[in-house]
Amino acid sequence: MSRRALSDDPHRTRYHFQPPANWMNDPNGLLQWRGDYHMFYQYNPNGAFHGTIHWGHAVSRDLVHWSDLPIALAPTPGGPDGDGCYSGCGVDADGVPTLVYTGIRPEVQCLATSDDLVTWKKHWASPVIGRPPAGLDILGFRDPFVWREDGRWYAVVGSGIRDVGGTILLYASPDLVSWVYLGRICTGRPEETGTMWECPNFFPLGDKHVLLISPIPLRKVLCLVGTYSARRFTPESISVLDDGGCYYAPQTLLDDSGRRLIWGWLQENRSDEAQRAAGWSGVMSLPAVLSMLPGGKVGIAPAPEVEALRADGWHARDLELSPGRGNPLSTLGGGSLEIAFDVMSQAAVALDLLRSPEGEEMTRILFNTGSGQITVDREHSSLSEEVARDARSVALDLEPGEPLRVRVFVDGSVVEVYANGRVSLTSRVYPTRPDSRQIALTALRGTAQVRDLAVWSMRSIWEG
Ligand code: DQQ
Repeated sequence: MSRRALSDDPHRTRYHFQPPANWMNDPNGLLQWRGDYHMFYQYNPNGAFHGTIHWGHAVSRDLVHWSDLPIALAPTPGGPDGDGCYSGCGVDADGVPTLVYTGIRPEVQCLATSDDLVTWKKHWASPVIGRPPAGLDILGFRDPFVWREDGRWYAVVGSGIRDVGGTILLYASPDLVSWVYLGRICTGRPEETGTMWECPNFFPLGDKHVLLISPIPLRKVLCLVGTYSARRFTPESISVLDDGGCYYAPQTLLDDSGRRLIWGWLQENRSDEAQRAAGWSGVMSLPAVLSMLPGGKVGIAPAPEVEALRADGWHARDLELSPGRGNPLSTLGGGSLEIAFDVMSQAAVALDLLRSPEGEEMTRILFNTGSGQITVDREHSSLSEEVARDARSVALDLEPGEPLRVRVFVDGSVVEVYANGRVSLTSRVYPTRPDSRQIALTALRGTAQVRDLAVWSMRSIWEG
């Protein structure tokens, strides 16, 4: 399918991955194979709504420019995935690219392999895990995440136990085909972490283990950091990963250079009708890198490869902003930008994006260097009635004297904010006016010392 058909839609993205049309949700099957990054994704070829779930597929040499490949997995009528190929992961099984995923109704775990990474064959033994563990009254059994350890395969499967809470089931296998259930590595309390945990990712990072879950009904991503020993994961801290209102069901990839990369599904924040009318739904976040910070918190920052997308740039080294004293960005604007700056002093600074000349529409990002609070204010982001306009915030504990180091990415209907290599906040906004393209940086309170202010227009990831 051509990407040209929807290219006039200003809410589509230029440098965030999305399929040519139709519905997309979770990233799946992330693999690096002979250098190339393969990304699969939950995809409905029949429209911009969740249903008839296939796996879409794309490949990238450099992590940022992508080429579409044919659909990798389609439901096999009468097969274990006849009602949908739900989420899962990709592994290198001794030289054989292999996808491990969930078939639905009932939920079972399936395998598919490939010789060329383009055409995928369902494994004759699927489902390889045909039922949940006996004796558990389970709410959901899906989204296998697989790794190899000491010559053995391990899988965690997302689940929940009725009246108990969300849980993670652990399995082991010598060959990805025959699996034994080893028990639950971690179980939460429903009032704290929901009733069912979707899309687990479980991996070592620094000297800790991290469990990422997407819990129902919370619809946000929780990041649990703790220790893993004797097949039990003991969380020591829990936080929300990207609370911008759209980030969900992320998947990670340990790439050849040893980085833990992550992509999240950026859900639409507008009505189902608006999505169907647009003919598409769902965007992938930028590729980001996770790190273990001192103190056992997980940090997130854009992958350095994203900088290759910067085109024309505008720079200012040192600026002092005070309330009512102009906008240094008044000659700039656009719908595909990166904006970066450091704020040195205690102040409240506003970055307005996608702003119409009289301000009828604008998305305001507030940076409070005193409290470390960053807020995306969407109240005036759109004149449409069909979109979310709640404010989304994240707080950053700044060390004394530490500047707030900000990178903001605007791309059609996506606004992604990163700060200090520690936090991200991604939101969806839908300006309606063609002239909602201005940007402004102003001080609301205090005098702000702004350093290394830069604005780049960003190249398309489909040109390369
Ligand atoms: N999406 C998939 C499921 C997963 C959910 C279905 C999370 O496998 O649990 O499209 O968005």
